[in-house]
Amino acid sequence: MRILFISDLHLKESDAATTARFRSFMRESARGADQLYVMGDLFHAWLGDAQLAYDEYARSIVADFAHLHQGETKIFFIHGNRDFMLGTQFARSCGGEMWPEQNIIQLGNERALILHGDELCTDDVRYQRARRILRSRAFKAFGNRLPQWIRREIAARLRRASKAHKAGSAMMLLDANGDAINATFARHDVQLMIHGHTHRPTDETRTVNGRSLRRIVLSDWQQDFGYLEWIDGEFFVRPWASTPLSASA
Ligand SMILES: [Mn+2]
Repeated sequence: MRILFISDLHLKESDAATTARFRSFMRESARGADQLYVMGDLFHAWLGDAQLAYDEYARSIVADFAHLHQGETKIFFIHGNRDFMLGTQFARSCGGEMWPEQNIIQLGNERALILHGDELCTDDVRYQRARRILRSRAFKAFGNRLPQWIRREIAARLRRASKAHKAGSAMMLLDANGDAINATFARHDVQLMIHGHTHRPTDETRTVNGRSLRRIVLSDWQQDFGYLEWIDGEFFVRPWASTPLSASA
């Protein structure tokens, strides 16, 4: 059994290097995998599945997923904070499924919690407040009915605000909070957690009340790190097959 975990690709048409890295991952590395978990921020921005009608770039990404799915790989999507408007139409076009924010999966004889992970960054109070509004059902229903140009404008504003916010806040604020991590382990009663979002690839073990808890954090695709692969009980970080981004930039 071979299972792949990716997140934080932040795909956008203007980033040709990451797009090339994605295509070679899908066509080479991922071929023949049993399962692929796409754990948020696949796209740098997503304005709702209506985008599929006019965005040729988005459709080309969908085609890569659909091709992988035809090779019998099961594909599962979790929202990130940047593409929380991804919907079931997108997932279905890819031959995959849209999953909730936090999910328990079975890896061999171990239960693992998988999530994008932005909800763990509780020190970022401003972000958590915005998150509650943006990811509410009400906002999604409302957002999907707005004309395209307004949605585009909102997305651009959110990106500018997020950039300004990140530049202005201590990096510490943007990492996962230890108490939130421990509480999330406890709530799901698991000893293994995999998430992305922070762009700080990690494989750490913490001991809480005598239990050892393993947390694996996925890398974003703008670093030369790699993706996570699970084969029959063991994890591996695999380098991306394509030329390092620094070399192809
Ligand atoms: Mn994120």
